Amino acid sequence: MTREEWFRMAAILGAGTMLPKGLLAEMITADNGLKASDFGKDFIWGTATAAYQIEGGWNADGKGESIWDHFSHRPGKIARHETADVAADFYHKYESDIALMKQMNIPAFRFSVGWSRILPNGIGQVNQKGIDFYNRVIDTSLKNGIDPWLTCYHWDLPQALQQKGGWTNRDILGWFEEYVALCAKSFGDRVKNWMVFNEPMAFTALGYLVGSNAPGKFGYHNFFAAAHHATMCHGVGGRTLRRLLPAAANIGTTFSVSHVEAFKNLSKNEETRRRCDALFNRLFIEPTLGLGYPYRDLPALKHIYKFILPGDEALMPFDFDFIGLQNYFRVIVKNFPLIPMVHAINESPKKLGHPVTAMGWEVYPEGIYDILKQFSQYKGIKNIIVTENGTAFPDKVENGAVHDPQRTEYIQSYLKQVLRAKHDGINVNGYFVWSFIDNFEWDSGYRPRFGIVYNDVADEKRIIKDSGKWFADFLKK
Ligand code: GCO
Repeated sequence: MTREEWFRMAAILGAGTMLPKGLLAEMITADNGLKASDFGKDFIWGTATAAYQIEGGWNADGKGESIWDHFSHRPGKIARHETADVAADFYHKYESDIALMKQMNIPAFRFSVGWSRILPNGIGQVNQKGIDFYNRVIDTSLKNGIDPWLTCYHWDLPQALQQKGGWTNRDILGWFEEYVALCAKSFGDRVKNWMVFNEPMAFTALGYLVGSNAPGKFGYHNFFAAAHHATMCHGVGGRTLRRLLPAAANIGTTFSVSHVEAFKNLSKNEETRRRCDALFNRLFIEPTLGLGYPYRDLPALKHIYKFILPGDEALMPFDFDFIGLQNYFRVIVKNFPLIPMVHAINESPKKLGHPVTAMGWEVYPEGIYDILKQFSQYKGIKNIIVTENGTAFPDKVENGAVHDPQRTEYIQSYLKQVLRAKHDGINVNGYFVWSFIDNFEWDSGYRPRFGIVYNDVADEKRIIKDSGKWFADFLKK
């Protein structure tokens, strides 16, 4: 076993070995042969965040209520009744946080705009103090030599619009156009890299099908209405940005994606695999590529017909400059007729004896290669950026440091698979770690820590974790 292999094994077993975590962490951050320069000089490196998860200032300076403010204030919706009223207080700490990104050699910063911070009621009256905040974030990033990557919508719809039906109301096409146009006009002179959505599958399914996320709606009607209107807003958002931004703007959108495998590759699970792949990976990308909805492999899509108006098919496609893929784990499915729509259940990675993270998600680095390869087969995709990848493990502060060898090992192992994909000719040209800082993990609250920078909401003090130190060093090589 080579020295490096031994380190790897020791890191994965980290918790179980006799080695003090500090020494173990040191070993992991030792040179593992991976360098940023291996990916080419034009490869984009960054860290990703989202407005609701890091900002706080939930009602500061004229900001309107979002569906997540409303949802998290309802009893029983969020673990330990936590809210993101303060979160990581990025609203007040943006300057020192961006200075920390510079100290960590981070070249790009992905953040999202809180729709209700700049349009408190979703449409109409603009909140100039909200616009001013994002201008400060953008200007501070540029001053520190950091490229701002702006996500227009990362799930925090204004509550005022939800009261009119939110994503189930087709009027959202006009509301979204007004919002995206305001973003383009306000920030387009300095922000070159844009994303229309963060993970339409997540916010429509979790928010309108199962109800575990804001606004807590459920059922086929709500989901398919929201899904179709989100698909239409891919086109609306893309065209609005293209119309209002300088020609050099880089316009994309992002999707949550996971390699889907049939349990034991049994033929009886193959149809289930196709249905799950259609729902989790194809439902939103294919209409934007002009391929329409994947009806053949997901018969439940017949419920979406009633929301499609004449002419919609021609308005769904948009020629994005890049597609952001956000991958964390593999999905292994087996046929289970009682589950609606997909007739499938996930095979638990823990039950299979596979390593898992604090979220119970499987650590399976090959999965990011597999999903990159799958998406590389869409001829309409011009460029792929991994706009999110990262992991949550329980972190603790020991003598002012956070030794998190498992997170470093996770990032290194996934990066190796991204590099493998690149070497195989797959057009992947960027990677953003989720996340810059520990933040509010939606209905799970603050316990899952995804940051490469530690934050304790009690004192809002930042500590660069060992994984953040490794990443900073990696980016210099
Ligand atoms: C998502 C979101 C992030 C999450 C991250 C970890 O993909 O769900 O973009 O907001 O916090 O992915 O779950």
